[in-house]
Amino acid sequence: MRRISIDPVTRLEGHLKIEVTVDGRQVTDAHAVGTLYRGFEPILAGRDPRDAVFLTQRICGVCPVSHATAAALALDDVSGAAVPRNGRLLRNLILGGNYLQSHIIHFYQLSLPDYVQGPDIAPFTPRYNGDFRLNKETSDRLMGHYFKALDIRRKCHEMVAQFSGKMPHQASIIAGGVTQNATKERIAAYRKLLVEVAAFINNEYQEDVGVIAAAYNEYFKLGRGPANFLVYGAFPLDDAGREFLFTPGAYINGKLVALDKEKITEDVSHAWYTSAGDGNPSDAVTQAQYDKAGAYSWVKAPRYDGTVCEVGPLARMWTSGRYTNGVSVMDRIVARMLEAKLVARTLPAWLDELEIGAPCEAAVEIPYMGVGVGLTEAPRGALGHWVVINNHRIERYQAVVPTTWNASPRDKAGQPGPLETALIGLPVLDADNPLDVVRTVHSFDPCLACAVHVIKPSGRKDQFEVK
Ligand code: NFE
Ligand code: MG
Repeated sequence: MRRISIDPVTRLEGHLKIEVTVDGRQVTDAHAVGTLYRGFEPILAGRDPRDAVFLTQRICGVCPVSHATAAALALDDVSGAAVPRNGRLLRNLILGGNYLQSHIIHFYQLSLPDYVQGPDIAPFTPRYNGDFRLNKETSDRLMGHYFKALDIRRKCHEMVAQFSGKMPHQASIIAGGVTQNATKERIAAYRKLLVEVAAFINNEYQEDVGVIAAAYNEYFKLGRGPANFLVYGAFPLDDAGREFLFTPGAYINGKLVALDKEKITEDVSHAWYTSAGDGNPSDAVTQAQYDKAGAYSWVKAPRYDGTVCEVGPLARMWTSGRYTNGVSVMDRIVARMLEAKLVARTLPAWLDELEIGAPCEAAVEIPYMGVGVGLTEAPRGALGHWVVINNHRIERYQAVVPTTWNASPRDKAGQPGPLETALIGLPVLDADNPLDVVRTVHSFDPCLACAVHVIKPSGRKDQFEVK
């Protein structure tokens, strides 16, 4: 029996420690530990609600558009704003461009080096030794695409910037719509960049996933996870918000069920928070409590009707019936690539639908008091923002984020989170080089910057310092 601690797991966003117990050649226990401090939910309290769109984007540099979207949707909800068609389309185009860069960074920069031995220089070293199976010619070709992907990602940012201002933090999505207008020039510039990005996705990205999937075929059987999925929905296709490109829904114990947002809860029994953090996010308050028996993570444990759910591209592709091949490390990688293709081929229709000169935003009056919920899909999965407004100010704010779902710790029933579940039972070929563990973790594309956005490390220092 041996305990392995990978701290931090590199090539993901933020700081995640993984602890596994290996007995013989199999993981028998696993803990995902969010070791990162942030400060977002408490610092939003007392602010003008409109600030949430801009402040919450700073939770993360890879999915800021999703946070802006969730915050704007929460404010649309509380104020009853009717976003005009151009506003909806521009939001889709801004979010869609950000999706493409996010899925590409996951495969090329974050995952590929788990399967392809890069050159013996940083950032490819230090690394675990392992079963790198591709021949030199294929490795070199895929590594060439690693570098090309950097350039393609810049082009994705340029697409988004046509309508949003300079990335990574978009400046035009607000409550009620989008402040940037659709012009012929901007539409043409976005379209031209998209042609190049889509060609990369449909050629290199698709082919390279195929190469990895063929060479590491057993990963279609590894890292299954809970096999329950949750999707809030994103990319509205009509102005009433009834139809979505990514359909909302949950897949629980083999059955597809309609999404009911009242069933979303967070559990902090094994996270460093007081019990005020338990329950539906519209009622919860985030208070740190580091000296807490049984707690081992700054990540809370979101549950849907008490059920552990995986979120992300595989969840979306699965619940929509677009991809139901299996639930595994490699299925997550394949689903993400297929989703990038789907988004890339859908974006041109939204460009076509834009009406030059038509309004892109509606006037919005934030109410004196109220509760708003903004549900969307970030590249990594279901993202929700809950805002409670009182006296025109934010009284409470809760963000429940994709990696909070996927990297969650145990809950009060003792159920491990999705990533922990995927690790338990995993074969480990070489405990000194736990590449199997790292590949499984990376398949979820974790972002701890998003997952742990809750602590303000000032004031009560004794409460916040990790000893
Ligand atoms: Ni920081 Fe994020 C996405 C959000 S994930 S990347 O996608 O919200 O936890
Ligand atoms: Mg939160």
